[in-house]
Amino acid sequence: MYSAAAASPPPRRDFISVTLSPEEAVGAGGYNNSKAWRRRSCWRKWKQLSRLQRSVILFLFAFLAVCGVISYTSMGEPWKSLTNKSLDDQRTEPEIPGLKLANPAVLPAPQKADANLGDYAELSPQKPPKPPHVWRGPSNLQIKPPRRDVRLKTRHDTSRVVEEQVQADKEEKTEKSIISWRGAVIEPDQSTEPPSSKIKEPEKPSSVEAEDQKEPVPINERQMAVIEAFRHAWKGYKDFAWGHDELKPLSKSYSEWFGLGLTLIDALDTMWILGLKEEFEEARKWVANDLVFDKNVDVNLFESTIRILGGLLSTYHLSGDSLFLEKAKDIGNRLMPAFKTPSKIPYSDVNIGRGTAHPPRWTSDSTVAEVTSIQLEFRELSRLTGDEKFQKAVDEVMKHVHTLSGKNDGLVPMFINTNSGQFTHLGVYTLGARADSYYEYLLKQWIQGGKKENEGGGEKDTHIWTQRSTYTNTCLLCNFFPSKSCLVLQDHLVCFLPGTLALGAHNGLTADHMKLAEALVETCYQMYAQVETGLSPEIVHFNIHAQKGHKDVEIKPADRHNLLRPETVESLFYMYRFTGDKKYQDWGWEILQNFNKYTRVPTGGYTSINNVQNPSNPEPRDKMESFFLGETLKYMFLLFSDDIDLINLDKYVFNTEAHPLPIWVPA
Ligand code: DMJ
Repeated sequence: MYSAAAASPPPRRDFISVTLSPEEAVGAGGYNNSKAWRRRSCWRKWKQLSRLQRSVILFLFAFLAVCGVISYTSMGEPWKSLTNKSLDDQRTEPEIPGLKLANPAVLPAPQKADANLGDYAELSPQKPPKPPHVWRGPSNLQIKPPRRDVRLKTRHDTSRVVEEQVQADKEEKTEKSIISWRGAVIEPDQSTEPPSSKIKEPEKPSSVEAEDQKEPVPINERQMAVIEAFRHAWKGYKDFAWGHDELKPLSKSYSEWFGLGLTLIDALDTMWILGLKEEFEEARKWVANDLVFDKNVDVNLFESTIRILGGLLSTYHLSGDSLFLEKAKDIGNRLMPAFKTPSKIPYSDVNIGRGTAHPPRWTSDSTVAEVTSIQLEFRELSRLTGDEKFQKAVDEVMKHVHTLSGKNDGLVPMFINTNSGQFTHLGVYTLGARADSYYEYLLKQWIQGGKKENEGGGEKDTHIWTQRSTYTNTCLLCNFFPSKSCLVLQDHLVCFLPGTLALGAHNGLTADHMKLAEALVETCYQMYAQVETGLSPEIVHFNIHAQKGHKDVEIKPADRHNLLRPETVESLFYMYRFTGDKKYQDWGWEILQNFNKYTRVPTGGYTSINNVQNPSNPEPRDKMESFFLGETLKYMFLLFSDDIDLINLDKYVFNTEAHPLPIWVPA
């Protein structure tokens, strides 16, 4: 046997191995590749074929030739227009990287079949151009976003203003500006109009509004402690994981999930809210110069929407800096292939470089919470860009889910099939992982749209949900398994619910929602208070039949880890905002101190731990999740604040990753 591939080292990785018979390869005393030899050899082979075989081959050739002619005539025009533009031209042409993908057809050419994730660093030639404006830090700064482009200048350092900005400011000096919370100056006519059925004009950042003309409330001691904690976490990230997804604070390294600087993006608006000007500015530079989405990498649609798209959109709103909107458009466009499924229920994963999407390897199901918790972000992207395709795609998912059977009194199963569009694994219901934020976004979409929308039964489902939540109370807020019987356990993830119930009550739902929220948030607090480290495990089991010597809360060995999750402090924040009861602040303060005691790594960063029941060795896991900076510390800071205009809940709605997006108001 002779293998041509083995004769010499393959010049390329995608070689083809050709195996010849020994007689033909070496029989003539070596390798003979002359044209005459090859012609003779082919003719001999042809003669050896039967008449039938020859007819079949000739027929195939004829058929292929006819196909070739037909496809040439139909593809000729688009092909010509494509080839008129070289690939290189396409790569360098757009001034703004985000605009490059307005039409998915111009996605970068697919990579070779053997390209792997490790290659992606080399596959990203795109460098976004530097934005023409200068950014100013968060508090005590002036923001004057003209129309869609921002021009920013510091209140105390006008020398930093670029010439073109000064010129633009002069042109617009007749326009009134308004001092808003944290000292920002904004246009008075910023609007948060809901999109009309046909969206035409792009919108402007709308975060800070005319009536926010109050002096900033001074930061108190507990908030200072949050700032200190953030800085400590940021130091670790900066020193050992800069530009990577997650910090591994013990090994002083990092882990990669999507390879998109997840922690940095998740933390942007937290830095803005905490007033961390220097840190924000540094991170902004990274976004401007190094954040590139043109990568051959699979990302999870839900996670990248809530963390990256949500983070960029909220930072755009808070800062008024158009860089973040351009980046949001870029990632938004790249996520759109996920919706190309037979049912329009999106796939879980998208390759943002190739423009392809797929379900997980083992199933064609998507998770219900994932496909129904991307709506706030895509709807806002449509409103800001004037491009309705984002909103259309996610609205369609909601409309479809509202029509489905298989719900139990408003509770939804955990999985939905991307081919059939039907729920699967019927009869299992939970308010925790895989369903949680479905309930959260039912309410929040309604709030985002100014409490007016009733399309596709959304409002009806919201009401069913709120009625049903009364029933959950009788089960101590538990997972239902199966339908009417009740498992008395609760994941920490479920602790978003008291906050969401309170938000519902604040927006006009009946008072018993607030009562339920009060009871549930106390349960969530007890998940911390009754544990040796004062930190909650991932899951607790409740002892509903009180027995002497038994605690109310029991923890199984597999569940005793803590990932620095935010849900309880999130709910404490809502409860304090709506009740003013200081006990919620005190509970949050205890939790922050315990994070400092058991999860803080001296060289920088905080770590998840494996054992909340062992104060002498909580077994650090060596990972700081991005949501610790994106959510946990942000909600802590807001919880300790007495300034209701610091992200006013009548003007903003938080996405499920704690990124505030504006509530739309009619023009
Ligand atoms: C976050 O990514 C989001 O809050 C999500 O909704 C649930 N999981 C984590 C935090 O626990």
